[in-house]
Amino acid sequence: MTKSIKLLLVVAVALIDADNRVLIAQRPKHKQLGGLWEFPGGKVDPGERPEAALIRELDEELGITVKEACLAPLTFASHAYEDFHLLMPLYVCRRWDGQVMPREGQELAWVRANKLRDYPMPPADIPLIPPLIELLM
Ligand code: 9L3
Ligand code: MG
Repeated sequence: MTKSIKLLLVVAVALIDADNRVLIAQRPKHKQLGGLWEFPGGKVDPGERPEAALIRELDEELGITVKEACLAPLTFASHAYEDFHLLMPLYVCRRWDGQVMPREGQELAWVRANKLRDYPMPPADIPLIPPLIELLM
């Protein structure tokens, strides 16, 4: 018998600036995985399309407006947590409207792909780094 698991769908993005740096955000200290750096994003709500969820999260967390056509799929993470399994598509985005602001008080950093490993990340995010390095080198 296969053990039944809870599948959690979370969408994330690598925002890339004109200088080819990638945005990462530090999770608030009080949250699960607090203090770790992650690619911005969040949970897909029931009945919500993944791209719509990401556009919503980018507005809520960073105050930017992103068009769906500016989201390109790059890779995905599949990671077993203790109590759920995380499936997390990573999109790449180079165009948005507005200025990136930490709307939830989070620290933000623009980082070269080959320096991402200097920032402690949740285990699910780490395998997303090599495809980004590949894309941006
Ligand atoms: N998560 C991991 N890496 C990411 C994101 C955006 C989210 N880049 C994980 C952390 C939580 C879960 O997904 O276990 C849901 O995220 P949140 O709603 O707590 O931000
Ligand atoms: Mg989030």
